[in-house]
Amino acid sequence: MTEWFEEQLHPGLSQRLSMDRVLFREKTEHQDLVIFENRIFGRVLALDGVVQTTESDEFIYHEMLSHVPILAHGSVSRVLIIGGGDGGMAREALKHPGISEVTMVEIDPSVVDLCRDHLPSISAGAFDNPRLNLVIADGAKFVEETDARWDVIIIDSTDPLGPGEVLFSERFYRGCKRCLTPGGILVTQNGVPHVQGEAVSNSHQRLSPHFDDVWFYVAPVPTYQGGHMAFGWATDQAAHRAVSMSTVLERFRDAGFETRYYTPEVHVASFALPANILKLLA
Ligand code: AG3
Repeated sequence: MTEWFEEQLHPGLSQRLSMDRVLFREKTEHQDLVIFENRIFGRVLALDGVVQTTESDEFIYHEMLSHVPILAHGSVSRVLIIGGGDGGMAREALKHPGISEVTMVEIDPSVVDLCRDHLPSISAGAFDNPRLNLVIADGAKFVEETDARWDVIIIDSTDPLGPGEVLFSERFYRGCKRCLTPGGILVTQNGVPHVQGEAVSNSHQRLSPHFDDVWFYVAPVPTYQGGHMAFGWATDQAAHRAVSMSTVLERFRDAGFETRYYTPEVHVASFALPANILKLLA
């Protein structure tokens, strides 16, 4: 009999994926982790009952949270990732030849180890890249204590419940601001607005005291059920969001790699918010 993984992230709504093969299941020190294979999405990582990444659609999320801020900024040499234990975000950031160092701060070492073993296609060698600096630590504490600074900070977190909640707090955003170089950009995983609108409203409210330009951009990620996913955008340099298509195109060509979802056109278009999401920013 088929065993089903059932996600109940949103009250009144569930999503089921068949576990065609379970590769690993464990309660780590921090969370409940399962890696299984599904015939549509390939290998799937779920934490505390919520799908985090799948082999078939991870590229949309990872490309949009990395290449949009990096190419909008235009001269990024250092990137900080908070979370991201599966290694997909580091993999994408490391594709930029101009980036000299990617620091990734993950709280749960088991996620890194297990994804390396059972989901190697996601990190695709990122953990062996000499430009990756992997730190096992609490990201919220890290941003308050480090003396280092980064041009782009990417929050690749779980949802705002349980261990991930602090990564949506005003205090955390203040910490991130402190770690950015002037004109640096902070981007965040900000949930699926149609079913978690409060994540967008809250982040907008909590980011605004600390940054001159706070906005969101969107992309649909099939296993993040409910429509567009929102990504938070915060910087003091408003021009980054208004960067022209031709500039993005030139920077993307210079970077010299291929993508599966990201294009300069999608980059520019992703900042156009539909009215129902705009309303959440009020
Ligand atoms: N972290 C984001 C998971 C969000 C899922 N939430 C949801 N469906 N609202 C992904 C980690 C991948 N590196």
